[in-house]
Amino acid sequence: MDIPSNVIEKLQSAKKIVFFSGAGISAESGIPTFRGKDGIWNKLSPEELANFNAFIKNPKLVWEWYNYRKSIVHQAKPNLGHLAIVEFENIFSEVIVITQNVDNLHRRAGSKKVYELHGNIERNFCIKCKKHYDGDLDFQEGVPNCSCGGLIRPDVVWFGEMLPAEQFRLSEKAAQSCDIFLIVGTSAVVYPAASLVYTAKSNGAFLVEVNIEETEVSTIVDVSLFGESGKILPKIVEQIKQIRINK
Ligand code: BV8
Ligand code: ZN
Repeated sequence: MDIPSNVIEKLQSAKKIVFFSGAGISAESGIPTFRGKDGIWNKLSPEELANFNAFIKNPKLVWEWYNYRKSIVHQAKPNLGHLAIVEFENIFSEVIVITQNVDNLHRRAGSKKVYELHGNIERNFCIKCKKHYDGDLDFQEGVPNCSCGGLIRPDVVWFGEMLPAEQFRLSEKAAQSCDIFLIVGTSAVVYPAASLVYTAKSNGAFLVEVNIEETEVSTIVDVSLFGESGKILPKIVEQIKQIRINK
């Protein structure tokens, strides 16, 4: 598919590009999404797993779930969508990635400016003394305990928890000042992350959605590009480069 000319024109004059990504951008790396047809929420609801009370009630179950997801993340590799976003950094003066994903794939792909709104599955901390235990925890089963005796949890944002203030502040600033805001692989149903789409809209940014289907924000974006991000994002890079060569 060809990228619509209005998207290419906007990109040509753009200085600051922001990508707002969700689980869909990692789907082609083999990491299941949350709400899609094979979404992990279909089997177990988020309330049962991704919240603090569920963790306190049954830390073993929650850790089993995160260890399962970590095993998938460890085998996963950044895909052509992540890599195309890194390529944007060689073409545009400022590229920022705001991600809801906890899989670290944008950073592993080489993106330099990544704001993680929902934490990072590779990081952990003690709920009592807040000591960090990042990287692999050496526990086979059951639950890991801190040297102070406290329970260790994954450093991800659960439902009902605040987002990391600095990451969110920087993300809002980026959404308020960008020329183009690309919404990639997210159902845009989780708040306050999804509010950044409206922040970008009110700043007058050009909104481009990349998704395999319609989402909550399809009615307010300027252009929806339907297809896999691993195909569409490299296509955008290819067309921009083509124009620059012909210039
Ligand atoms: C907060 C944890 C308050 C990490 C996640 C009732 C009770 C409690 C809270 C609420 C409530 N009602 C509303 C809320 C607020 C709640 C919320 O928004 N709920 C929603 C569900 C209604 N938000 C919160 O609780 C947040 N905190 O509000 O705190 C507060 C305020 C002040 C003071 C104290 C507290 C915290 C939200 C963070 C929750 N954590 N995950 C983890 O384990 O991963 S949410 C989870 O959803 C992930 O983080 C994920 O990133 C996020 C968003 O999902 P998506 O990334 O969009 O993934 P999804 O599967 O939905 O969609 C994938 C998309 O990709 C689809 O559109 C699909 O079509 C597309 N796709 C698939 N393949 C491809 C593709 N696109 C392109 N190419 C492909 N190949
Ligand atoms: Zn501790």
